[in-house]
Formats: sequence, C-alpha cells, structure tokens
Amino acid sequence: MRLLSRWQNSAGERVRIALHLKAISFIYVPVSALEPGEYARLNPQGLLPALDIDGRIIAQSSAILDYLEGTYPQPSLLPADPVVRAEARAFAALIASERHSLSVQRVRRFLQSDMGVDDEKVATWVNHWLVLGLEALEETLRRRPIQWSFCFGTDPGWADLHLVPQLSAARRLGIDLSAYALLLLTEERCNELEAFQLARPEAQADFPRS
Ligand SMILES: N[C@@H](CCC(=O)N[C@@H](CS)C(=O)NCC(=O)O)C(=O)O
Repeated sequence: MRLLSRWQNSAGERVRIALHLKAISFIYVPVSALEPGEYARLNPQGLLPALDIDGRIIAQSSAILDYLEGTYPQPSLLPADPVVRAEARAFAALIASERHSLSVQRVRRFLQSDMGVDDEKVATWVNHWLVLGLEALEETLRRRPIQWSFCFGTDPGWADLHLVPQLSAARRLGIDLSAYALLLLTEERCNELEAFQLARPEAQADFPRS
C-alpha cells in the first residue's frame, strides 16, 4: 500500500494519522519523487492524498478513511454507539467538506490571480469560513453529554484525525485559536500520541530540512 502525499497536505495528514493509529504498514511516497505528470496520470482528480493499492488508486481522504476502516476494522476509528458515531462523522464532515475546501491554497490562489481579489479580502474570506467552522466545532464539543478525553471517546478517532490538521492549517493562515479551549485541549492530547507525531508534516521524508 502506497500513500501518495506531500509533507504539507492536511487531507493527507488525516490519512497518515489513521494509518498509524491502526498500525497499518504503508509506503509514503512524496509526489515530488514522481516523474512530472505521473501523479495526474495516477489520480485524475489531481488532489492529494491518494492511496495506491496494488495499482488501484483511491482518491479523497474520506474515501480512503472508509476503505481503511472497512478493511482494517481494529482498532476502530469510529465510536460504537450509532449516535455518537454519526456525531463524530458530522464533526469530521464539517471540516473536510465545508471548511477545508473553502480555504485551500487553490481556492485562495484563484481568488487572488483569477478574480483579482486583494490579499486582505482573501484573508477575510478565509477567516470568515474557518472561524464559522471553529465556533461550531467548539460548541459541538461543549455540548457533549460526556467530556471525553478525545472528541468522541476515550481514544482518538475519526473526528480527532480531522481536527488536528485543521487546527494546524488555521494557525498557518493566521487564525487566532485562543477562544477554542476544548479544541486546543483535544489537540494537545492528540499531539502527545505517537500516531499523531508520526503523521506531522515535519516527520515526513520530504519535509524541507534546510
Ligand atoms: N477533499 C479532498 C481535499 C484534498 C485537497 O484539497 N488536497 C490539497 C492539499 S491539502 C491539494 O491537493 N492541493 C493541491 C491542489 O489543489 O492542486 C480530500 O479530502 O482528499
């Protein structure tokens, strides 16, 4: 199994965390190591990451995570209780479907280069969508009937592996996270774990060292 990704790839970081939490052996392939144009040939969607299973390519982190959860069920990344499981998926979906996709570099670049939007307005755009998301995520954690150590349980899972890369991305984009105490506390607990540390951008082979 090969994971095609890049050191700074928050959707890829979700998958890396899942692979490490499940202790699945995989080969990390930075796209910079491929021939020019090869990645586009492998993955017509062109976005990172992709999972290569004996030549079959799965695009989209959510599809990859579903595949891993179905194929390597233990340890499960999803809570056993159906309602809590749905809540964990909803938490992750807000990040992956609603927020990340509006703030990624290709969207920011398009706004700047093709739409002529100035840097300040692009920052307003990014801030608007990310802050809406962060507020909703914080409130969701606040309303949990049990204040678990991780988002939706005593072990880290589906929601946590979406949260941690999203918080890093928000920081890179200059968002002040100090109002989100529960998100930060959960992130801190996750970052103490090896699976999260191994998935960090700086732990990847293609992380720029100089
Ligand atoms: N919905 C996709 C998002 C993937 C995505 O946007 N990846 C970004 C990096 S985090 C990317 O490929 N950027 C390169 C580009 O936009 O060309 C997923 O979850 O896999």
